Amino acid sequence: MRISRRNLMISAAAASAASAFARAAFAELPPLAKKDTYKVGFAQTESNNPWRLAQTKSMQDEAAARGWQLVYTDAAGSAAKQVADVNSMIAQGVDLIFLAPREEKPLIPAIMAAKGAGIPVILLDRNVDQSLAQAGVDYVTFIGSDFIEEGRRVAEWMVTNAGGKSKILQLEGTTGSSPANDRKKGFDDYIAAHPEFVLLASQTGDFARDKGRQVAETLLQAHPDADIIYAHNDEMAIGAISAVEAAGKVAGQDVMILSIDGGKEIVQLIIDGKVAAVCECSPLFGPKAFDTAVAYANGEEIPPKLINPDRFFDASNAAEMLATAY
Ligand code: GYE
Repeated sequence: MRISRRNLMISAAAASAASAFARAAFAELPPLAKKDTYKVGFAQTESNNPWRLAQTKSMQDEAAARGWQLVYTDAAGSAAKQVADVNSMIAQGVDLIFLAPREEKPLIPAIMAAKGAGIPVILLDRNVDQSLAQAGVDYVTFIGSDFIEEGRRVAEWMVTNAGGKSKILQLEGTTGSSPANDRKKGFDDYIAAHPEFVLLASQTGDFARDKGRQVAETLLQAHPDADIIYAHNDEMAIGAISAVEAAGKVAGQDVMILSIDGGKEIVQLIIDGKVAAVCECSPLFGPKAFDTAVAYANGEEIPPKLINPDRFFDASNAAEMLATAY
């Protein structure tokens, strides 16, 4: 097609309308004033595992390095408490809130309350239901991993390396949380195209070690022929190893263990031969979170998602990677 002057004018008008729309959506967000130092909130969801502790430390270290005041709360595994924590940060007049929303839906009122109070929110590590709140409109952005891709990568590794094993138990993360929903979707969608693999059962272990152990024990009793366990995080995978051993089986031989997170303990378990493969999900958010807040204050356009790159660990690289795992 020959590009006429008229066509050019139409496409220029469309582009400027689109960017005006983007600006209007963006303008709905509360601004962040440019200052030398800030008082920011970090609403953590729980502290019952090394991933959470590493994330909290990363945020605290970054606040200290920049001389920012950090108002830290721990919801202790309760979405209702996390909503109350955000409300208390609003009452304390923080400049911005970093929120790790425990579940996709219950934290929406907290995001809307912050927005209503003129306080921008940056979501860390878990996302919220996109039909109820949107990046660039209700909160600034989501910083975290691509959880669908994490689940897909574990499934892809398994399909290539299962060596005849095929009967899977899945330990899901916290019900209603974005990583649990998406790690299941990425994995399940991939194996749907590989009918030689059978998902015998899939149940939540709440991202917790002991719950993971209990659920794996029950599932192994109901499905003694299971030979693969895919856990949505390291904690449940480590719990599942205890369950496998309690059933008189050998993890890494009778049952292949797969996980997501990639902390030091699990990377060592790969070296020990008990765990087969792990997709990383880094908890070290501090530098990126604070940089994003500064970029926002400077008026830079922030993409709706800032995706962290994840490495992948198996027997081929675990020893070499151990020192750099969180
Ligand atoms: O995998 C898990 C943690 O939301 C990505 O939550 C995070 C997950 C992480 O408790 O270990």
